[in-house]
This record gives sequence, C-alpha cells and structure tokens, in this order.
Amino acid sequence: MTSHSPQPTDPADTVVKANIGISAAATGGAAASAAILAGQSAPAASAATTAAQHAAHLHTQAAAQAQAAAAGGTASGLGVKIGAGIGVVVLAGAAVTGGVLLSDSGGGATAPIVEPVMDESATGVDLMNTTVLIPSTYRPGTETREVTITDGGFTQEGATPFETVVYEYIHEPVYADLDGDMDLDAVAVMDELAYEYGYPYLLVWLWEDGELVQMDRTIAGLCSIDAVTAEDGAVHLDVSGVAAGARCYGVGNDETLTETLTVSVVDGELVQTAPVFGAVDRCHPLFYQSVTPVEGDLTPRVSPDETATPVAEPGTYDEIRRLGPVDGITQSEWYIVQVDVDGTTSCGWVSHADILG
Ligand SMILES: [Ca+2]
Repeated sequence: MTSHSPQPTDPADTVVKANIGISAAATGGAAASAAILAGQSAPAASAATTAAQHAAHLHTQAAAQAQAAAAGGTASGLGVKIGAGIGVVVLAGAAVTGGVLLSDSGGGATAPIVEPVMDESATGVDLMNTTVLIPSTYRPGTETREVTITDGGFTQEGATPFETVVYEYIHEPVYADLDGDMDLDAVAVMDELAYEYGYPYLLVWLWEDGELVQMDRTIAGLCSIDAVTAEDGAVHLDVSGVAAGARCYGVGNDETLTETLTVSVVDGELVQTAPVFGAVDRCHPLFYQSVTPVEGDLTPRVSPDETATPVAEPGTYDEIRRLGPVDGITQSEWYIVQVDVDGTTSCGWVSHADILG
C-alpha cells in the first residue's frame, strides 16, 4: 500500500491522488481507498463532494493506475494484482484541512483495476550453477559455445598455461524487464580469460514460459565491461571498446575508448537504446583501418541479419561509413558501419549485397 502526499504545482488545477493496492493473495472485489486531501481553506465536506464528483476523471484515473503499477513489484506467481484506485481532483478554492477517508461505497470510488505486477521469478534461478551460452561475436570462426559453470566459473584446463581458459562472472546477474512483458529478465557479464587476454561477454536471459532463456547475442568489440546497473527496463553498461573482431591486447590504455551504453531488447533483439538507437556492437573508427563513406539506399540493421530491425531506413540518415577490416579479417558478408542521423552517430550492420545494390 502506498500513500502519496499531494504536490500541487498549479493552484488552479491541483490534483490530489491516492491509491491502495491489494495483493493478488487477497480476495478480489472492491476495497476501501484512502484519499488524503490537503489544503488550506474550504470545509471538508465540500472537498469530499468535489472529490466524489471527479473521482472518475480520466487524468487522475490514469495517474492512480500508474501508481498502482508502480506499487507492484513484490508479488510473484499469479503475476497480477487486483487494486482499487481512486483519483480525486480538487478544483481551485475547494480544498480541505485534514484528511478524509472515502470508502468504495461512496459515489467516488472507481471500479477495481486489474494491473499486471512484475513477475520476479527470474531472481530465483541459480545462474551461478548452470550451463550458459558463450555467444558468437562475429569474429571469423567463432561459434556459440556452451559452458557449464559451477559457483560462477569454469576452468578449461589446457596442456600448458597458455591453453588454459577460465570463464568467470565479473558481474553477477542484475535484473530488469528488458522486453517489457512484465517479467524480470537477467543480465550478467562473463569473462573468458586466457593467458594473455580477457574477453567479456554480456549474457542476457529473457524470462519466457516459466524459465530463463538465454539470447544467442552479445556485444562485439568490447575490451571490458566495468559496470552493469539495471534501471527502467534496461541495463546501463560502462564499457571500453575495441574493433569488432579484435582482441583487447592490441589496445593500450591510452587508446581505450570508454562509453556508457543503455541496452535493452526491442522486437526480440538486443539493441542499444541510448545514447542513440543502434546495434550493441562498437563501431569507433579508432580501432579500424579505414573509414569509407558508402553510397546508395542502404538499410543498416542492429545485427548482421536480413531480418534484423533497421537502425535507419534509406533516406533518413545523413551518411553511412563502412569501417574497414582489422588485421586478419577478410571479405565479409556484412560490414559494421557508422550511421549519422540528425547529428548523432550510431552503429549498425550493412550487408555486402546491400552496398552492391
Ligand atoms: Ca521480461
């Protein structure tokens, strides 16, 4: 249950609202809603009457629903909460000193509102002891692999120290509803550590049909992921990058480019949503051998896939620049590109066939 004090911003149109949430475990039906009306001058009865008359006002109804949704977040299992919200509009001059309790039997109560509540089941899954995917990063020859970890790690012993590979979480799972379907999804960062390099993989699981299902997608071109925080249906990453396909050992500290990215899932795909929409892969020219503007009506996409979501449609971007291959990378079916739209630059992928027209 939450109670919100009024925060008048305009005396001529002061909005006071309150709501009460009832957990799914409680019986359905209407319940009492408490509305605390605060003001300075008018009698309580006047304000109560005004409240009743305006309780169904669309604006406050929406506000009450939003608050009811915000009040959720702890229930699990049933996934819904039955709440009763009541919104009150106090018109100019019609205020009250003290508090007034309105029950649902009063004329001002709204019908019970069924609001979805965030399903937090994902937080109960043991991701420290499970089999994870190590997604491909578009480096030639890399394929998605599976690694079974225990207590958050796995050591693949090699014949020599040079050949031993250690997998371990460098950031434990954080949870956010990445795809906006009212259940928490999970993100963690696993490092692949070999003798002379480390390579971070962003691991993403979506909660689907009662279990966490890992996406076969990570961020290419990262040297490190220094921080992961969850907020508002996304995760924020502090990263430093290298070329897609390059190893981090070739980049000195003074060459490392650090960025803060917001990553989420849109239309089922892992994408960057801020500072601009685009591919999660890095495309800073610092780490490429050439930067070449490309002509034509191109459709850069969030991943090297003909069906992937466009970063921009033909005619909506100012310029697209193809980033030349790094050492060891030869002809590719797809190129990572920079896409300029309205003064901002994002990353995307353009197919060789698209460039040829
Ligand atoms: Ca979700």
